[in-house]
Amino acid sequence: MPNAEVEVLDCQAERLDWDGLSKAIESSEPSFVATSGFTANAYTCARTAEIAKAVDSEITTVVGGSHFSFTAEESLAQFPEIDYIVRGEGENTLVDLVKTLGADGRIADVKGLSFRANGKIVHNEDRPLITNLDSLPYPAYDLVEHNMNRYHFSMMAGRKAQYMILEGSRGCNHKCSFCTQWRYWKGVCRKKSPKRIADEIEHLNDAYGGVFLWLTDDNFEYESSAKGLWKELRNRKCRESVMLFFQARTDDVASNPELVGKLRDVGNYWVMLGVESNSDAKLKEFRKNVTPSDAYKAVKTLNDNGIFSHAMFVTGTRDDTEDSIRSQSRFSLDLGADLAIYTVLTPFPGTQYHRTALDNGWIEDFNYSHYDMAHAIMPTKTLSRDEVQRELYNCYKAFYGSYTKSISGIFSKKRLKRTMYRHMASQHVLKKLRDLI
Ligand code: B12
Ligand code: SF4
Repeated sequence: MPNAEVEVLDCQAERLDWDGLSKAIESSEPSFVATSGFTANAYTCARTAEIAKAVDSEITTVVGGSHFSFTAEESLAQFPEIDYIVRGEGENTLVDLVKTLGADGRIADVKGLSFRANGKIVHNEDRPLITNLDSLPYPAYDLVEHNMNRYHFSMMAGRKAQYMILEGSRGCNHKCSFCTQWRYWKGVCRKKSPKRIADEIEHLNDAYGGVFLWLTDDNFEYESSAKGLWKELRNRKCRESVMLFFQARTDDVASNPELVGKLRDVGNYWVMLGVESNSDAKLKEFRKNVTPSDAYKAVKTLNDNGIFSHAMFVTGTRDDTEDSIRSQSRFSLDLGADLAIYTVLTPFPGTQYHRTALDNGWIEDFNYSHYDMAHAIMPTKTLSRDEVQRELYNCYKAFYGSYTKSISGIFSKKRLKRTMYRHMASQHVLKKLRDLI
């Protein structure tokens, strides 16, 4: 909609509190206020809509994203301040909604929309997915240009490296039981072409000085994507200044060491691996289709190529005990990754786990603001939620609490590793985690 006036308000970057948000909405006099959030931000989104309505009840409020898409019925019933929920892919549905309302058209014809009508909650039929992601315009980074100097990932790349995110694909071909993403994108993975991704990387670097670039792809597939991207980037100047971050599977990295090396040459400095567990039984329960030996090979491949290796773990499954979590903790130390992040199994709405946990009455905490993978939401068969929380802290303490590890991290040859360990030391990260117990 070339004639639509759009303003992006980033309250976190602009340090606006609720009152500041209210004043900003008042001064912009918008017709629509649209917001997005993860499960942990659900109430924040609802409060934003509430504030918009308090400023002017004529403002139309819209929310979107995976949480609201999976909880459309519940959210519309719970939050009268939300007028519309855009389910799934947002670009075309939002435009369709705005055009339809502007033309007094039939809301019932807007695919992918949920709303209230005559006291009932209505869910229009799903909107088909966009077939070619290259057809999308570049994200409107210019709308947040005034905030660019506030976007850093201090913990990872320091305050001097401009941090930006870009999207190379949507969805994943795997079907892990704890993951929202594959279901949200209907079990298919759509990719932008390597040329388009390289063009966006170049654009972010040239136009905005983007350095630390996080690809939002839930599963960057080296096997199918690395060669094309490498070919596109190898002759571009931006490859010398960018630091690319990918999320990947251990089996994919383990079986493609050459491609990993190639991408390192064009700026891939950081890879987050979904290791999840040392237990075959748990990996099976997660439907992850990887083995602990894939994790060893993947971490070694990254380390051999001088790429910062970041391993993710899940704790707190139903069968987890103090012993099994401690054994996982030892495995994580043995793996040799530069960074380990331990998460608590969280029953996000939309996951297979959510259904199972609800059916079995396992969920004790229904406060969505705690659904951030750091708070224990469910007990296990043998551990209370407090005990799961304590074991999570112990995992961190074992990994980062070691004086030798911290010192070797602070003086590591890998620049990203040095930055991260210095940041952790300065921010008292362990103490913050301890406060969660
Ligand atoms: C980048 C990222 C981050 C960055 C955020 C950087 C930033 N400020 O933008 C960082 C690292 C900070 C981060 C932190 C966290 N993250 Co995160 N993150 C992502 C990631 C990889 C990409 C997000 C993204 O930009 N996607 C690209 C956009 C285009 O896709 P999209 O958001 O889905 O939007 C599309 C549609 O959903 C829809 N849509 C979405 N919102 C709206 C709104 C409206 C009005 C409309 C019309 C449409 C619409 O339209 C869009 C285009 O089609 C996602 C996974 C993923 N691939 O999405 C996880 C993800 C969102 N993160 C997740 C989590 C859990 C977290 C943390 C809680 C982790 C933690 N413990 O710290 C924190 C929360 C931070 C916070 N308090 O807000 C989970 C959320 C699960 C859930 N249901 O809640 C995800 C899905 C990862 C996962 N696999 O589980 N994250
Ligand atoms: S956890 Fe990773 S591999 Fe599994 S479905 Fe989600 S994105 Fe795909």
